[in-house]
Amino acid sequence: MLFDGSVHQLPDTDPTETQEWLDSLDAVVETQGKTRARYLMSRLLERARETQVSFPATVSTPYVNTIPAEHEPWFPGDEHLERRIRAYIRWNAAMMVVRANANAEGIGGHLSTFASSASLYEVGFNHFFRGKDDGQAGDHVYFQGHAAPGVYARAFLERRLEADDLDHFRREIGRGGRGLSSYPHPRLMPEFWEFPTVSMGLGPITALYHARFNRYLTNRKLDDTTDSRVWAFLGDGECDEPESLGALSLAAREHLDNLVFVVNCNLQRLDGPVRGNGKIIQELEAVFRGAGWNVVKVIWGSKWDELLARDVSGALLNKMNTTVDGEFQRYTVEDGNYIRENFFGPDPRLREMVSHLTDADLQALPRGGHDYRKVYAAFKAAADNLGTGRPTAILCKTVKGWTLGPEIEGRNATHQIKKMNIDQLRVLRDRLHLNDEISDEMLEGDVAPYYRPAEDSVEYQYLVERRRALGGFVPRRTGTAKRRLTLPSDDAFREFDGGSGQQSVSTTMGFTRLLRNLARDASFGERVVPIIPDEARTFGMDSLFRELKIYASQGQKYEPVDHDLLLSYSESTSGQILEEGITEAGSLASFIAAGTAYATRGVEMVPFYTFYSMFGFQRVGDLIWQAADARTRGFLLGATAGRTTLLGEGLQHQDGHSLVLASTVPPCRAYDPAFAYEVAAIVRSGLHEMYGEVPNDVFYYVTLYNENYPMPARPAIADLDAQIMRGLYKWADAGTAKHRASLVFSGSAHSAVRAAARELESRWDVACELWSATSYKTLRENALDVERWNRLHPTAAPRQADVTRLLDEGSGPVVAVSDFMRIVPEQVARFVPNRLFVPLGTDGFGRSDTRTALRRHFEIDMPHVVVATLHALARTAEVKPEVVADAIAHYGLDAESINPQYA
Ligand SMILES: Cc1ncc(C[n+]2csc(CCOP(=O)(O)OP(=O)(O)O)c2C)c(N)n1
Ligand SMILES: [Mg+2]
Repeated sequence: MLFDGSVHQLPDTDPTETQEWLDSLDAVVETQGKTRARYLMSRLLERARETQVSFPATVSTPYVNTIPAEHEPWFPGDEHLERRIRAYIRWNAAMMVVRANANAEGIGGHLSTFASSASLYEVGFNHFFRGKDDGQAGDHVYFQGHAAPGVYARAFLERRLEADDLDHFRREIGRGGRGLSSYPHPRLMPEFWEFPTVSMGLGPITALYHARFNRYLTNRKLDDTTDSRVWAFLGDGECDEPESLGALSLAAREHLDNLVFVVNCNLQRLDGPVRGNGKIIQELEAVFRGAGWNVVKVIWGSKWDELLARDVSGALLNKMNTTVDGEFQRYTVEDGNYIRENFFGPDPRLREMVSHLTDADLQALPRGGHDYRKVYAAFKAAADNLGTGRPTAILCKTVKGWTLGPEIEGRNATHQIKKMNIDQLRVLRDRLHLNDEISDEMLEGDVAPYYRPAEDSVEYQYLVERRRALGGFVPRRTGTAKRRLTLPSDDAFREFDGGSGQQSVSTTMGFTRLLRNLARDASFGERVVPIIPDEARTFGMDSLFRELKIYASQGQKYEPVDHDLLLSYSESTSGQILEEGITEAGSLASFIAAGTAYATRGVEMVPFYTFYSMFGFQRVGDLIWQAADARTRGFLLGATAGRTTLLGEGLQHQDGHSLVLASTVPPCRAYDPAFAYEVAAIVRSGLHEMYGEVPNDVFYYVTLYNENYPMPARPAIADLDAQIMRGLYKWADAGTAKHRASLVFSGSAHSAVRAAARELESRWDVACELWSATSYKTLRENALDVERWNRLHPTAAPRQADVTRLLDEGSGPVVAVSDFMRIVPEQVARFVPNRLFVPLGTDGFGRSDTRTALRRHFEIDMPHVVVATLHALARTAEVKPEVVADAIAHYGLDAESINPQYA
């Protein structure tokens, strides 16, 4: 850094000259003050940059617009017409919220977010956002979630929506589910919204990785994205989320000049000021610049230019620099006289500077984010930035609730105001100069009116012409890919059919082989996107580095230390693997970018994101929810799964609940396979479901274990793949012993269960069927669906759930064991009403120890499965309780040990 004293360690080749420069600076400070000194320093820095004197970037600049008035470009639009259009959109956006809340108290919606950002969006819509008509590349626009009413209001003017649609804002259930969703939700409006953004912070990080993935597609020659930009609109309050700013350095490192963040700095969040005692724009500027971004500040509207030009003393600049946001917010709600007295007044030079302006003039001095030309200049700078290698952040100062009138604008409660009374409507109408369009009588009716110019009006013509010139309407989502993939040949899966013989391998190893097979597939291979967060070696995936190569936009500029090894660390511009480093959030964002490329780019890609299962749903659950909303397709592989299978890592790493969390995500298909052939069947079927003839917008979560054991051969069961996919199949028949039980295993629990079956048969006279439960989530969903159908069709012949049909007919108890919490198998227990259903699992914090010790601790090892089965038989009076006691004694189990769920 510049000011940490390191300069004193550099050689001073001419101390006398150095002293002269320092003396001059001291003299300026003394005679003309610090402002002047700062000015001279800035000019020197500017000159240094011009003359290629490399110099560490300073991260903050004065509180003025980055683009001076004299550098503003010519504005190519018809400003008057655009202002009219904007007024209509502002009006309708407000009306749809007001009407929604008049019709249904408490239905919500937001007036003030869009009111503050209308100019930002309209400049984008009229001049920058490119659509995707006629196969054009188009831009990707991430709208701020709470600004949704403005986007609907524009679509209404464009005649993509009708008044009845606007009246169904937030009424998503009626009309066959064709309401307007509360926020941008592709899951609910798959032909309209592309990107879910309303969970704060997730829009920015996914936009960033989307820009990066576009580059990946180009570098891998899968799609030409060179002309596409990603525009992400976010709130200043939203920037407090770690996800919003946490990945900024990646954008600079990857030279993502195709990325623009537009931060709507209305200085307010939900409760009040974002930085009442500070300056959010200055703070954000420093963060973005420090991360290597280009920053364009749009703080002051044009009317300030004249004042700034007369600010020879620097007094105005000083006032701007030293006024905190809380005061600026106050000025928006006070009258002109207050501004005169408190902002300008205390300094006679400033008071004099505005003496020619009336109080009304002072009140009307606008913020930059409401000044159309200033915003245009900033957007143009960002757009022209393509090719320079730097992402751009545009920081626009606005007023929250702008134009909504004194009772709403800039008020701390503004975010939560959803209603307007007739006087407030009149103020808004007047403020927007809509007196000709909306009469007093119209306002007096029961419902506040919408207004839409006719199709032959110049406004409408202008509006659609602009969109036509820019490639069509935005947002618009197309869910059908133009460039479909060819599914892999079955050869890729076949090698798992024979099992591993005597060789012990893990399902993780099996999956890695499968992934390699898929990537090698002649036609399908290029669509595979392996994603890993700095954990490849943990999963044995470093074996893929050399063959598939790690994606590195700059290539590999060094010879790696392991260059002479077969599995060296190989980076390449055309690399296939996204090795994301230690960021599960970033990796998930990449997963979303790849898994939605079928819609955003029309190119089907298949992400396989493999991670430490504990750091999946638990760490980035909200991003997984977002993936579901965005209709992401692909595979999430929860490796090192199981509370007792991953040993030696302990409480923070051992995952016994990701399957519980997975069950909360509707389109997530969650599987817990025990054997490599099951993994292969799930991946194969998943590919067919997501990328087959009629693609389904779901994604898969598959657990992978790191325990090595001989993989059995695929049993010769007819229709086995379908049985694996429905979640349960009989793996082995029972023997001929006296008593009977069904033992159900998932994942790594198979070894204890199989050993228990042998033991029960030989020592305790119990014949056990063995079942593999690959997906309790699927079984439960099927059972719930059947239950519902039966309820709603009471006189029809009742249907039977899969799990009921498969298990309820058998005899003896059902003991279901997994390396996850007991709630996982238990979720189907009530659908097996005729049998005693006993779940065993790993409730409680994980521990570091051997697998043997852990499985004893969690009571899922062979002896505990035997005891649980015998006890279930005792409860149904098949065996005497003493037999259970004998077993407990025989295996040396400690009946008084601490219950692991509390330990
Ligand atoms: C993760 C998350 N936390 C909280 C919220 C609730 N919330 C919605 S809007 C909002 C304030 C937004 O302020 P800002 O980002 O400044 O946007 P503005 O409306 O001011 O443009 C909050 C807290 C949310 N949507 N997502
Ligand atoms: Mg805000």
